[in-house]
Amino acid sequence: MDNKGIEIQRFIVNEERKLTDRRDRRTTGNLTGLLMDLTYASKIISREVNKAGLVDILGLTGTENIHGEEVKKLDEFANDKLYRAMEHGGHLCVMASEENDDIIPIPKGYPKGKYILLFDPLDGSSNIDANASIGTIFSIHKKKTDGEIGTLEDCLQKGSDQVAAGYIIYGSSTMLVYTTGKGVNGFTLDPSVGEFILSHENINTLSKGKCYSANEGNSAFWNEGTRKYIDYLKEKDSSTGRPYSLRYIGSLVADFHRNLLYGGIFLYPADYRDPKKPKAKLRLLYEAAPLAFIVEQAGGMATTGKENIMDIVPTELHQKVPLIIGSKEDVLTYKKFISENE
Ligand code: P6P
Repeated sequence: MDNKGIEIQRFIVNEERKLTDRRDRRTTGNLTGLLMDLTYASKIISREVNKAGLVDILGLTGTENIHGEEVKKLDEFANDKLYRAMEHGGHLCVMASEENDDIIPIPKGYPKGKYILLFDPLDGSSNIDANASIGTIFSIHKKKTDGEIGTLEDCLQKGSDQVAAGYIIYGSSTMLVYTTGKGVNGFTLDPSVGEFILSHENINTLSKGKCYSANEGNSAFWNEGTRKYIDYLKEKDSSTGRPYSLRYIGSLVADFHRNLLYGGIFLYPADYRDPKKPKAKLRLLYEAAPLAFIVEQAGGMATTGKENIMDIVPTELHQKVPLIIGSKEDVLTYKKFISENE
C-alpha cells in the first residue's frame, strides 16, 4: 500500500496495528501517544525556529550548560517546550536532556508511564544565528527497574535496547525522521495545515557514498588511522569513486540527514592531544545512539572506530563518544584504517 502523503498520526497508528503478535511488540499503544506528543512539541519549536530571526529570541541567555557551552535562548525554549509537552502525557517515567545536568522526574500528581525519553532539544545551536539547519534528537527506552518512578539506571541503557529514536530537522522545511525498529520513515511538515506528511517512506541509505563530513580543522588532533583514512578519501581513484567531496555544516542533524539520504560518512573522531586521555565531543545517549539506531535501520553503520555505538553500555548521563556513522562500506573501510594503525 502506498502510504505517501498520509499524515503522521495515521501512519503511527497503522504501524501499531501491524504488530499483530503482542510478543513482537517492543512497544504498546503508549508509544503511539508518546510519539504524538513529540510531534506536537516539534511543531511549536519549528514555528519559533522559523521566525527566530524576526523576534528577539536569538542571542545568549548568559547561562552555560553542563558542557560549558553558552545556552542560547532558542535552546532553552526548545528544552522547555519539549519538557512541557511530554511531562503530563502519562507515557514517561523519567526524561533527560542535554540542557539539564541531572535526570528530569515526572512531576508528582502526573501519571507515570513505562518509557524513558532522552533528548537534545536543539542540536547545532551554534548555527542558530547563521540560519543554518539545526535539529532535535530523541531516544526512547522502556523502563527496566521496578516501581513507577524512573531512575538514572533506566536512562543508562545501551543503544540496541532503544524502542524508538528520531530527529526533527529545522531546515528549508521541517522534517521528522524516526524508527521503532521496523525501518526508517520521514515526514515533512506542511505548515499550511500543521501536519507532518509522509514524504520519505522506508528510507535506505547507500551502502557506499561519495562524500565525507568532518571538521578538518581538527585533523592535527586525530589519531593516525583517521588521518590516513581522510587522506585516502582525497586520493584520485575513479574505480573507488575517489576523491570524495567534503560536505560539512557543523550541525550534526543536518550533516547526518544529508548523508542518510544521499549516502556518505560523518566523522567526529576523538581529540588525541592528550594520547592518554582522548577527548570526544558528541554525546552517546541523545546524539550518537539514536542516530546509530536510525542508520542501522536504514542499512548503515555507526562506530567509535573500535566498538559499535549500539553496543556501548553507558556509565554517565552526558557521556561522550567518538562518532563515525553513515554508509556501511565507508564505515567498514574506516574501521580497517583504524585497526591497521593501532
Ligand atoms: P565543531 C554542534 O555544536 C555540535 O554539537 C554538532 O551538532 C556538530 O556536529 C558538532 O558540534 C560540530 O562541532 O567542532 O565541528 O564545530
